[in-house]
Amino acid sequence: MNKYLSIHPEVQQALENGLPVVALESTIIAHGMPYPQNVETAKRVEAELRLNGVVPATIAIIDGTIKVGLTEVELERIGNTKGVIKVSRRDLPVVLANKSLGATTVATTMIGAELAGIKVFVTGGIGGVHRGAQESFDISADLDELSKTNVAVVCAGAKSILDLGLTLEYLETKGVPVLGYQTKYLPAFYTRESDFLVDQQVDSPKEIADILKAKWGAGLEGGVVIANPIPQAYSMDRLAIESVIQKAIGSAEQQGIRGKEVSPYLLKTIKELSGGESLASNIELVLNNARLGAAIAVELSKRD
Ligand code: PSU
Ligand code: MN
Repeated sequence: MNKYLSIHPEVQQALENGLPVVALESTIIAHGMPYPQNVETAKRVEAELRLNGVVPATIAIIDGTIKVGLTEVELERIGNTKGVIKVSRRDLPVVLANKSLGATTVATTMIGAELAGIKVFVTGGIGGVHRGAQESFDISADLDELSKTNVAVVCAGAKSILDLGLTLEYLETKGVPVLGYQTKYLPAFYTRESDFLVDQQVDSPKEIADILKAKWGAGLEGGVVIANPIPQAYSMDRLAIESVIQKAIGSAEQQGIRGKEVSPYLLKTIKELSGGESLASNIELVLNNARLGAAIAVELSKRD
């Protein structure tokens, strides 16, 4: 038993009984949305998973352990405490040793999910290769995690704060399949499409489960990106969001924002510049991803 891992009894029991479980990240709660909408959304996403027959397991770093499955009190703590640390793979040992309160990124949520034995993880958007990475070397640790940790990540693609073309190139180099759910284009979070093609369009949870089984059954390590476009009714105008993103990137450069602060800064600035619309879209796309992730987890659970 890993003494740095702590699994909620309900999650533990579901895993022991082969019932479907889906992992959720906490950086989206602590750094991706304002309070109290962040905690409300986290609860709604968990409820959506339950409604679809799945036990939710939100992951965070609490009291020196990777907690898999949070209580309502813990969700509230993550969502409403100043200075919660954004924890990617690099930060994990320090935050565990110091027993600080930490929110997990896609990378560390994958780590926690794999340690617990959870195969499917639902989030909003993954990190990637930042625009200008040729100079800054700013490439999210999410991408390397996807190359080695055996968890499927359901997302709405990636925000075009990133260089989506370079992100796809990097994922190809690292051997990570990018599947488009009922689309041949990579979704760009707020919009259903970008200019880039995914590797493969998939049209049903069954088809996705077949691919996951094939990947892991063949002994290929690493994750799979399942990119699910935002529902049409909530998708945003492409030119409008692009102009907001350009402004946010300009402002980050002007302020000299670097390193792990870049993504949170851009997300916060985009929200400020685009008002409530982007937050509403963000919430709806995560709920939409929860429905797909649940269906994939249910499909996988039928097969073991
Ligand atoms: N992109 C979003 N929303 C988010 C994130 C990214 O649209 O909340 C968060 C995720 O937790 C992701 C992290 O794993 O930011 C990536 O940060 P970095 O680029 O520093 O690796
Ligand atoms: Mn970075």
